[in-house]
Amino acid sequence: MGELTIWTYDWAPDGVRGFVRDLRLRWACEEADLAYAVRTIPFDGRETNHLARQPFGQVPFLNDGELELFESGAGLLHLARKSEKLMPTDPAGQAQTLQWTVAALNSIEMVTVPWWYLRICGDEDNQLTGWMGQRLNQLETILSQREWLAADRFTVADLLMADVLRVPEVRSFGGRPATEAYVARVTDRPSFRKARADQIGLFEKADEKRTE
Ligand SMILES: N[C@@H](CCC(=O)N[C@@H](CS)C(=O)NCC(=O)O)C(=O)O
Repeated sequence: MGELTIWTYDWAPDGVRGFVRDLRLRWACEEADLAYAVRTIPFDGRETNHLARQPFGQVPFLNDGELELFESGAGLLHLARKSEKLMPTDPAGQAQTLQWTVAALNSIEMVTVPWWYLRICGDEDNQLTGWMGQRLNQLETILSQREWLAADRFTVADLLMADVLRVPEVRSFGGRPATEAYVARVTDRPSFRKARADQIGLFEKADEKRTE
């Protein structure tokens, strides 16, 4: 495979800086010591300006040489196959990592994102609150029993789950001490801090151009 390129927007509003999902891919590359470049497509016109690369007009998407991928989860699993730091190579450890990566996307994020969206649209105590609370309570039980989701060690599944859970509205929703300790622990990793700082730096730099 060739050079890794992570694509994101050339600018994003203040409120989402540090949360745009290219951060997931940056973070994984940092964890795995994979060399990567970051390139941008215009935020303005995003609905249509890159549909050939991301059919929903979103970011991130990834190039690995000639290979093209969209969906942050697919990108993470692609990167995880390159480094044992992200996913163990033994069949059981690998299966657990895949399972919890999909759980982060399809059992947790599939309710946290719509809940968050209704909430920021003004529907504070929305109809998804009970469902999300139940999912987070179930996860709290798991996280009170172990430090990592899969294979007794940090994997890409923890990277993704922590990224899903660290959304401020979700994080501050209800006293779940094991979950809070988990999010704090995973996001205290130097690779996360670098990925976040780099993303925020890119968007801050773009402010200068937008006001010129
Ligand atoms: N399922 C997609 C979601 C991507 C996504 O929600 N991207 C956001 C940024 S974090 C975006 O591009 N939002 C702009 C838009 O939807 O117009 C993934 O995980 O890659």
